[in-house]
Amino acid sequence: MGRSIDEDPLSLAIAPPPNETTEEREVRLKAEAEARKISDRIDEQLKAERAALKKKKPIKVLLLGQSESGKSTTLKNFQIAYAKDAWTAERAAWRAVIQLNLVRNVNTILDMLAEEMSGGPVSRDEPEDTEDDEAPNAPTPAPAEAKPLQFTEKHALLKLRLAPLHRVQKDLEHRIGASSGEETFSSTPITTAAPFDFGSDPPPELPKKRHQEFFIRSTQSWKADVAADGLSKKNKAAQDRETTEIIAGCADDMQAVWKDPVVQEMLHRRKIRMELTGGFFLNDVSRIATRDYEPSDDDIVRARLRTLGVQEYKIRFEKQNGAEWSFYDVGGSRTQRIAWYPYFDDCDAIIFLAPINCFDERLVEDPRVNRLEDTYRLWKSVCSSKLLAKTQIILFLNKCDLLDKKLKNGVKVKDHIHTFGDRANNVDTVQRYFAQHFKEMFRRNSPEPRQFRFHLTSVVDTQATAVTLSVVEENILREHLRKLDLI
Ligand SMILES: Nc1nc2c(ncn2[C@@H]2O[C@H](COP(=O)(O)OP(=O)(O)OP(=O)(O)O)[C@@H](O)[C@H]2O)c(=O)[nH]1
Ligand SMILES: [Mg+2]
Repeated sequence: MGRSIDEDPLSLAIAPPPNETTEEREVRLKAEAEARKISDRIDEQLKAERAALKKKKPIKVLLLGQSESGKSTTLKNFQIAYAKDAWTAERAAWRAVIQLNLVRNVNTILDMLAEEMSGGPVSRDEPEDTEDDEAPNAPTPAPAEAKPLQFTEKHALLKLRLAPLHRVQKDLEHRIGASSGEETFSSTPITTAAPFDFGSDPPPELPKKRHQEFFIRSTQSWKADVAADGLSKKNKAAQDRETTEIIAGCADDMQAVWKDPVVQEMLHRRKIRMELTGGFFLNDVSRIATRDYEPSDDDIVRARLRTLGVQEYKIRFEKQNGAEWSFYDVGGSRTQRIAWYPYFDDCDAIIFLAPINCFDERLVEDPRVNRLEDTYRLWKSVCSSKLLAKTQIILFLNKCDLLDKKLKNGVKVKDHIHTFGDRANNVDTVQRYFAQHFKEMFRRNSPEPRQFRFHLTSVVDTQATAVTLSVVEENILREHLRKLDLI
């Protein structure tokens, strides 16, 4: 049975005295009003502190996509646009990477020259089912009926004079570390190299984040290694001078070998378009192969350095009162994808990079697989992941500049994608076709409805990308705050 209000001890305790005078009543009411004001102020303060605390929770953005899709390059664009000071400080460290890219371009040509001059391409460890739509970057033997290439003394001399670049490549690779090497096809099956399906949450063997971090190489570490300090700084500086000296000494011969008509014919017969690949610097020899070369932003976004593991970057956004965002840049090749999963948890947004120029190319790590097919599979698996069901996904249909070049060079989309049919083979139509296809997959596979956001990008164009990133930043922030209010 309930008690009457008159008997409630709390009501009795705070009730006004029965013989209260008019003056006493006025004083009491004033005191009570004052106490209420103070209490309201405290409540408001607490509310504001809670909101501020929520807003301080750093925004987490994950960059996903297959290898060479442009994830690290997108991150460089974020740094250029939002963390200019830190970016400027690390610019010098990229010099070694760009030198390595250039030297590797030359050594690739020298290796092919050696093969051809010693009587044709040596047999390679290639998979058997390479149909005739080969990857543009995969070396192809010259057709047997073609007239032999006319090599002369000049080519033998160039080969000899550029020979020191093989050692320079090794030194630079050693200095920069493991990620400077490209993954190549292995004929022995690797279990984790199989397509990884994020749609089936959780994966068969959920890797522990703790263990993943054990082998993650922080990007800062190679930058620090390249910059080094103390005693080793002197050694590194001497090494750096020597490397730069050799490269500068080879500048004229590098230009000569690249511009040589027989070499160009050799590349043409092998269907190799080096100028369309990442980290191509042979058109910039006169600027880069010098003793005082300093990389520009444009050089750095074009440089190629493979990502290993998962690397975290923090960027402070001045416009947002110094709020810090964490970006996770992952290695995109098949063997690296198992490491992505632990980072799905608690992530605000995913920027998914889909290179749409690669419909006729194959994966470097497994040339049996078409690169577009691989991207489709990854996209479907990310869209259908239940862990990511409430995560904002932003799609970058990237490498539009290379798509345009490829189409202008006469490559027909319908020869590689039958459903493309008789649509016009121009960049606008092809971009629209891909956007529609990715959108349909997104709608069909998302566990719950969410907004489809995409951008057509060429992330080596830093100015255009800055405009895209400001839209992306706004959307991520808005979504983040909306979610906080719901919590
Ligand atoms: N022309 C052109 N090149 C691009 C574009 N996006 C990236 N690249 C180049 O492609 C190469 C690979 O880009 P990355 O950003 O390193 O690729 P990634 O996705 O980080 O690759 P992994 O680290 O192996 O997973 C780099 O040399 C870039 O400069 C683009 O839109 N256009
Ligand atoms: Mg990368």
